[in-house]
Amino acid sequence: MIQKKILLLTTVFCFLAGFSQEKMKQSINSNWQFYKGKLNQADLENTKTTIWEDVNLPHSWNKFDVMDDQWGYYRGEGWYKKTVYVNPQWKNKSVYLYFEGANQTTEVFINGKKVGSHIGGYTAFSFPINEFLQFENPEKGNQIVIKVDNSYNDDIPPLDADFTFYGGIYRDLYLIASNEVHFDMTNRGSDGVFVTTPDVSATSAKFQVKGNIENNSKSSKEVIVISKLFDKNNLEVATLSSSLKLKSNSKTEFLQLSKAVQNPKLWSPDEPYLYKVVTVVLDKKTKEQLDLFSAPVGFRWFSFTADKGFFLNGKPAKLIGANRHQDYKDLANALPDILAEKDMQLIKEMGGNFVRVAHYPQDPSVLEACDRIGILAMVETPEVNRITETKVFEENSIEMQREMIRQSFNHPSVIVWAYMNEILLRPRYDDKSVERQNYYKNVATLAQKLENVTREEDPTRYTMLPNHGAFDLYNSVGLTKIPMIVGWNLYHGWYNGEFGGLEKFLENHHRVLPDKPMVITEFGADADRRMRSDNPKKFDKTMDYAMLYHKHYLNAIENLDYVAGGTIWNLVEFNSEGRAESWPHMNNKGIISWDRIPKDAYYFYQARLLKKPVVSIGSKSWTNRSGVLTSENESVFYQDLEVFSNENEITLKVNGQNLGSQKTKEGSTIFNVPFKNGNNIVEAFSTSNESVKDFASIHFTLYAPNLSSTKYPFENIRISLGDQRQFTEELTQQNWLPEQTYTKGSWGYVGGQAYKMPGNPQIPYGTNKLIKGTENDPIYQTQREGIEAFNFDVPDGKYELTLYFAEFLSGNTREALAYNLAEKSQKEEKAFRVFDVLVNGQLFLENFGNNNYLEPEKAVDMKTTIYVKDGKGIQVDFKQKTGKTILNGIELKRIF
Ligand code: GCB
Ligand code: CA
Repeated sequence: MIQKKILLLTTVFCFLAGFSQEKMKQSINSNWQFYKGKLNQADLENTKTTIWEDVNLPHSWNKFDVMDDQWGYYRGEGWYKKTVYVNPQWKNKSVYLYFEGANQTTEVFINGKKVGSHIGGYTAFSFPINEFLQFENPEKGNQIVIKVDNSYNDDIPPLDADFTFYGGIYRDLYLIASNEVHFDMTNRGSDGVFVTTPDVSATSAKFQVKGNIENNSKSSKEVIVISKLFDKNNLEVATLSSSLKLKSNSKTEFLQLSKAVQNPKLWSPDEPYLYKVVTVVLDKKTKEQLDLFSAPVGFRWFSFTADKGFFLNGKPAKLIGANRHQDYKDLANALPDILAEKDMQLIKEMGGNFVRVAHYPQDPSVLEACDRIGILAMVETPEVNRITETKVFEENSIEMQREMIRQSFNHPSVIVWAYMNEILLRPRYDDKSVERQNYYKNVATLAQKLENVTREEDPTRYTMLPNHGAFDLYNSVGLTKIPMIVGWNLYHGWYNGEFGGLEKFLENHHRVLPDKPMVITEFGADADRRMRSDNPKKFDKTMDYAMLYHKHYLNAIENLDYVAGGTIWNLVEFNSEGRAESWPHMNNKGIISWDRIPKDAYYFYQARLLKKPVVSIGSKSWTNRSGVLTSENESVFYQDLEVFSNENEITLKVNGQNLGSQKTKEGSTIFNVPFKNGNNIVEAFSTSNESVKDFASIHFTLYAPNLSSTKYPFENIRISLGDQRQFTEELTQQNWLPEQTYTKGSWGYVGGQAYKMPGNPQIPYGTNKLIKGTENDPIYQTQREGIEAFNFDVPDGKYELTLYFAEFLSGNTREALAYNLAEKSQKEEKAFRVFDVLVNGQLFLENFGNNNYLEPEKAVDMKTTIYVKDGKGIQVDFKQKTGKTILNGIELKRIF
């Protein structure tokens, strides 16, 4: 036995040792020169007038303009240039320029000549470049100029979507030099070789290798193609060999099917066992190795059923995971590979087994990670919200579909190919018009074509079309019939209705389409990590409401057998430049922040999905809090604290004191915790296993209701008017308290009402408008209209008082936004208001209003100091002259 092993090892070694002549791949990411804007030939050559910036790839020119106070981001041309130096021996090779991705159209020039172009921002592509290179003068090099353009283009999906179409060469760029005989390098950016695993069972499995070999030489060639399968320990499991005759300047297909491999180790998320296939092309005469291809092989089989959900390797498996967008704070979409891999690791560590790579194919490192760590994947092309009814749009969509499938084909983690997303969300033409009806037909026709192409390209996987929650519409247009699986993006209890609408929707699908498997491809709620509420409300964007949402959805997905699975929208927060939000430009539905810090919901999923024991204190990243006592005689403030765990019982200690134990239910238990003024140490652990624990350090500022309290001497306070949520500033970590009415001895407003945004009743507090000049939008987005006074009954001393204002009414037309299903575009009134503000009877702001400092949608802060004497406290009076008085926030600080 031992001898046999050694023998096998030597074979492996010899086989690998021969690999010296395979293709050479060389990244050319460093030291490009970049110009943002339009250029012509003359500008390109004139180094004086064109100012080039030094950049490295991956690169995007939209790193920062997507977050500034202006709507819109640069969508246009960007130019890259660089001299590349090629080995003179490459003259006899086939040289390619290989892009992993550039958004969204790319044109390449070498030494002044046009090489080619590519359409679409999310797939790889390559160009043969031999004829453009010069090899005679190696030191001179070759100048590559690349024009990338991310302008709106009616012919290219996506036309419209809730994410940012960042421009640039945002993935790796390579030169590849191969022998003249090589695996097909011009097959839509793919490996040119495709591995499948037909007839897999627990006892046997086959593998098949199929592809084209290209002979770029002037003579015909005879070659041997050898494919070997190795197990995880690099022991050879099977060998296939075939001879081929290659004509000159042609491509020749080969196909190798193995005999049954006995007792294969199966691939699954729990045990992602990977074999590898290595295929070489040898010159028949010289035995010289001409090219090498390798790919991971996972033996697994799977099925989606309409009544019992998903099965992997014969066993039922609920698919739970998340969608992933590819951008990152301050990096746009230009991430180092390791950050993409880390996102997959985050899904794994959450206990997830599933990812929807949405809404477009992503960096190859994503699926590589899925294969390795065990995450099942669905991948899709970006036809989002609407189509263009033209031949070019159709061709581009089909081309992208083929590129996606071929490029990601050799990933055992992939089980579903999808296309389109919520394609009936923003249809063209008027409702009920003839054109609209035709448009629907055209969408269905395109869907059918994409479906056919997908099945033709890859009959081994499922197809899916994800829709928004308009069941009858999609069903009547035919989009639920075409794909093998229907995906539903469901937001009951968020954009529409209440939580319970979810189950009703799912039951309806099951009844009306009893044969159609389904996945909940999206579910999520905005969670602005700066906002909290004791009384969470739908659409308030607090962390607390999002928690309720996720709890409801996870239960439904787990409990309903016919739901194959669900993917959270979204693993990560992402930029959607046009979004008006509490955090403008951001979609905050991620359960991990844009800079990859987990939110409470992430810990909840861990507690529900992980098998290993976990305990996590929810809200532990909310480290600075405040509380208002009901009496100054109290020494602690009670606040609920949720602990997430899959352990049976949790014990909690606060500041060394044992608060007792509580049983968990559905992954959590809520303790009512007494917090003292200052720092609090919270420890939570599994009662039966104290080593499974978490701790948090939470600082509290307690306010006595009476500001003259000597036990809790007043230092400073911030109140957001028109708001019942708590807000913590990111930069300063200061808390803003909800508003309250004034009572004697305390603080609060007199008169007026909390602003409600007209036309969008589902926003519970204020407006969602972007307020310029601040990072703390929620303070300015909420307001008390018609306020008469604001009082603080503080003791005598010197104080600094700041009033915060923002005018909402601009007189502009507010457009209905892509993502906001409820909103219609509407013209709003233009404000005209003038009022005086007096502080303790003295005129502070005279005729304050829209004709001076109060400009629409801009933050205005007005600060003053005041000496309080004779126990009079502070009274801020608002005297209306024209229109209503307003106040958005107020802050008071004691100087001495
Ligand atoms: C959806 C879309 C997705 C959006 C999401 C949202 O249904 O498919 O692209 O980002 O809703 O958050 O509104
Ligand atoms: Ca406010």
